[in-house]
Amino acid sequence: MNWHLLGAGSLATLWAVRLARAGHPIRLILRNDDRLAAYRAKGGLTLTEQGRATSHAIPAELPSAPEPISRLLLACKAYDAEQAIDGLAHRLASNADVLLLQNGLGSQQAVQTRVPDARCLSVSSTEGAFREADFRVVHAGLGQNWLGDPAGGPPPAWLDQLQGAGIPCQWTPTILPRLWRKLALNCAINPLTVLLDCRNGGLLAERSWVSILCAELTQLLEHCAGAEAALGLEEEVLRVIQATASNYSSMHQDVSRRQRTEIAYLLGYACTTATRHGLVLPALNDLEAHLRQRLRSLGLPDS
Ligand code: NAD
Ligand code: KPL
Repeated sequence: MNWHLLGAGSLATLWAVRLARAGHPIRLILRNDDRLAAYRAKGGLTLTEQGRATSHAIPAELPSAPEPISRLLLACKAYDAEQAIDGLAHRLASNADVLLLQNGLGSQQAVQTRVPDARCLSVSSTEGAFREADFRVVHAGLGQNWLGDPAGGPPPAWLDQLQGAGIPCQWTPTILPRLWRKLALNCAINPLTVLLDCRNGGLLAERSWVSILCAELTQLLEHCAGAEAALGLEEEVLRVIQATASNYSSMHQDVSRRQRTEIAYLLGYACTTATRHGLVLPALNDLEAHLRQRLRSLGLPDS
C-alpha cells in the first residue's frame, strides 16, 4: 500500500527517503504545479546523512491527483496543517490513517475535526533536520519519534514497517502528555532565546527567569497533562539547555530567517489553555506578550 507524504520539507524528506530505501511505495504531495515542476527539475530529494548526500527520485503528485489515500504523513508546519488536510480530505479512504508530525498542540485536534472518519495519530519527534536548499535536507540530529492515538486504540499494524525502514519510532499510549511535555520544554527555552537573541546556552545566565517559567509550566502540566508529565521539568529544561548550548532554538532560527513561527501552537496554546482552566500564570503571559510584540516589530505574524 502506498504511503502518501505531504510536504517535501525537512522531516518529510527524512521519512520519505528511509521508507523509499526500504522498498515501500511512496508518493510525495506537493503544493501546486510550480512546486511539482521545480521538484521534477531537481530530479528528486537529496538527503545528507553523516556528511554523505544521496538522491532519491521519489514520485510526486498534486493534492488533486485521483488515487485514494490510505496512509498519509502530514509533515508541514502546525499553521499549515488545517489547510493541507482540507486539500486532501476528499481523497482519504474510509479507513485512512493520518500521521500528524506537527510540533506543539492544537493543530492535531483541528485536523481530526476536519476529517472525523480518519484515524489521526500524533507524532512527537526529537529528530533534527534542516533544509539547506530546495528539496535538499540535512539529517542533523538523531532522535526518537513517539507515535500515539490521542483517542486511544491499539498500535497500527504498519508500525513495524516504519521501524524496519530505520525510522526510530515507538508507540506510546500516552501521546498527549508527551506532546504537552515537549511543548513545555519549547515554551521554557524558545521564546527566551528569541527575546534575548541568544543560543540555547545563553539561557544559563538567565537561570532565575527559566526557573519562574518552569514553575508555571509545571502547574500547567499538572493540570492538563497529569502529575507524571510535570515531574522534574526544570531539571530536564536545564539538561536540554546544556546539551544544546551551542544551538539556536527552532523558533530563533525561524525568526532569523524572517519566517513565521509556530507560537500559536506552543506558547500561545499554553497561555490560552491556562486561561481556559482558570490558572493564573503571569510570567508565561508576560513572555507571550513580549514575544508577540517582538514578532510584530519584525513584521512577522504574532500568532
Ligand atoms: P519544513 O518547513 O521544512 O517543511 C514543511 C513543508 O510542508 C514545506 O516544504 C511546505 O512547503 C510544505 N507544505 C505546507 N503546506 C503544504 C500544502 N498545503 N501542500 C503541500 N506542501 C505543503 O518543516 P519541518 O521542519 O519538516 O517541520 C514540520 C513539523 O515538524 C513542524 O511542526 C516542526 O516544528 C516539527 N519538527 C521539526 C523538526 C526538524 O528538525 N525539522 C524536529 C521536530 C519537530
Ligand atoms: O526542540 C527544541 C527546539 O529548538 O525547538 C529544543 C532543542 C528542545 C529547544 O526548545
